[in-house]
Amino acid sequence: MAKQQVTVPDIGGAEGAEVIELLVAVGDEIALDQSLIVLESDKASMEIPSTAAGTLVELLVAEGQELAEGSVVAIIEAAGDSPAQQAAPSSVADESEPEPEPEPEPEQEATSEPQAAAHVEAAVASAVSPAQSAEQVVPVPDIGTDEAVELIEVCVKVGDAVAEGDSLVVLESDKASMEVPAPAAGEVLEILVAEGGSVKQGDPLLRLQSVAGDSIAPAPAPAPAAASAPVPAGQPKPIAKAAVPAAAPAKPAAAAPASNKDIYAGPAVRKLAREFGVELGLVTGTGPRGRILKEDLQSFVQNSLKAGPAAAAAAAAGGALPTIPDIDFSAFGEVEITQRSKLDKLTAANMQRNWLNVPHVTQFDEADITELEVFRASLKAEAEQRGTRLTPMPFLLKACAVALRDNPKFCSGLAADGEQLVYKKYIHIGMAVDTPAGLVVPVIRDVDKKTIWELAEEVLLLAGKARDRKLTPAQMQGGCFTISSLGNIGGNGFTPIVNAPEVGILGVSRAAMRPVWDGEVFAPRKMLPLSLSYDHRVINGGDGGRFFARLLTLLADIRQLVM
Ligand code: CAO
Repeated sequence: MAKQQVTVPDIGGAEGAEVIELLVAVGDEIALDQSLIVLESDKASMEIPSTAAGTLVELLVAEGQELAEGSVVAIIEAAGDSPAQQAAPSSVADESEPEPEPEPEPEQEATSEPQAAAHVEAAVASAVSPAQSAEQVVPVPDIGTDEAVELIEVCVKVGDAVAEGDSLVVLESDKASMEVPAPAAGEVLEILVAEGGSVKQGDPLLRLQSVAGDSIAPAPAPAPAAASAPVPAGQPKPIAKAAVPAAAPAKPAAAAPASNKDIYAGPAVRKLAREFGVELGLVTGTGPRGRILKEDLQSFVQNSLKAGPAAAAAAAAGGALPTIPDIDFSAFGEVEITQRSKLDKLTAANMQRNWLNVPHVTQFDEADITELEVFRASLKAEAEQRGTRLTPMPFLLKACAVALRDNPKFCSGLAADGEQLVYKKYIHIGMAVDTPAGLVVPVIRDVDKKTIWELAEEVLLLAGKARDRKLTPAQMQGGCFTISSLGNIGGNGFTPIVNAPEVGILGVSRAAMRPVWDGEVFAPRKMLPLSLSYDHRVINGGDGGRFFARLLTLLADIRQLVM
């Protein structure tokens, strides 16, 4: 039976989307289109469907690993003919053979020098019968590549007592770094490598005398290893990206400054931080479980430099912003600590960035949507016939599109140097969607050119995709303006935060019947509370007032939408 690769499809150009969940396991029967893994990029979580039906024979990715379009996810032994792409000859040619030979053990295969072979043999022997010999040679485990990688740090010295899982050495390629953990508790007898040298999988690292009774595993693997994932020709093979075990934050590298000891970061990041003189405690980690990535450090340094020497000095001194004290809440009662999703943390970082950078003004008003609601109610049956739902959202989108067309400054963006305004000649509007994974903002394109029915369908489709984590990054890019509707939840008003580099956002609260003075009597009218926040560097009060007034007119008399 043919084996077929499942690769990461077009994910809208997202680089380095991280595997946050494995939904299947080796041996599972997989249906066509069944979701295999969940990827999370800066913009979205998305499930990667299988392009073949059959038995999952290899799962080539691990949680925490970063993938790009084309990365191989799994090998499926197809049950029959399927539209899946055939395995690429360069990487899994052997897999397609009718009767593949079993592959040799990677440790043994990778050991080329006689001395190394002897050491590994000793290690394997120890593993087989720990009672006979408690001494072993610890080899470089499966690091997901046959290439040599640099050994950047030896974390122990001869005579050191190590606990199982303690970091022995740190390996680093141009893609990632990883710590090799001790397979057992014991004493370091001899170190067989030197810092700065190159090593390959299977090479001996050191001799370890394990403590009595402690069992020895033959080849400790770095925790979330990418293992031996085949990679499409021309792409570098990833090695384990995470430098720490998945279950628990790793010990800091031996040379980490004491003040950084509780920070969750890998050794390469710590080394870089030491080189830059950055206090890691000031850097927000966006990796799994809040781990600080190299990219986090780079953006921290970039932002500090952009903010100028005074701010950089203040940041270095921990004084860029007054910090909120870290309180031990358990001192006051029972607590439960949960880990925030990457999406939640990115949203938090974006909110803070936008709140701090954009001088916000928020205006409040109410739209009289009495007639709109009568019209909407009259279309309920037709909506059902069409298999859709007609909420106020499509009307809001359409009204905003017309107001944006008539007030083009709201459809502009401020150049980073503040010198120019970029007027967008298209009207794409983002719609904030509340999902269990966090807040996402899919963008509806060319709202001005679509009918209310088309918009209704697109709202349903994108909100559904958002909640099912099926949005692609491309579906969340290119917005000119955003609508955030809490209408189905409640509230009289709120102050939405501008989704920079956009310059305006409309907050929608819950519509309600209210007595409105019509000049003679109080009349019952359905009023929709709206709040308009804008970037006061671009939009002044007059611009804001005109946009808002136009919007209210359009919503009060939707015939104007077609004018
Ligand atoms: N006032 C009163 N009722 C409203 C309303 C409003 N402003 N807006 C919607 N409703 C009603 C709808 O009409 C619908 O009822 P009917 O089926 O009887 O017509 C019901 O509430 C549910 O609507 P909905 O929420 O499913 O659909 P929607 O098109 O109004 O909104 C979406 C879609 C995706 C915007 C919304 O579901 C959502 O996720 N909102 C949250 C956005 C958010 O979190 N913003 C905050 C961002 S900052 O933290």
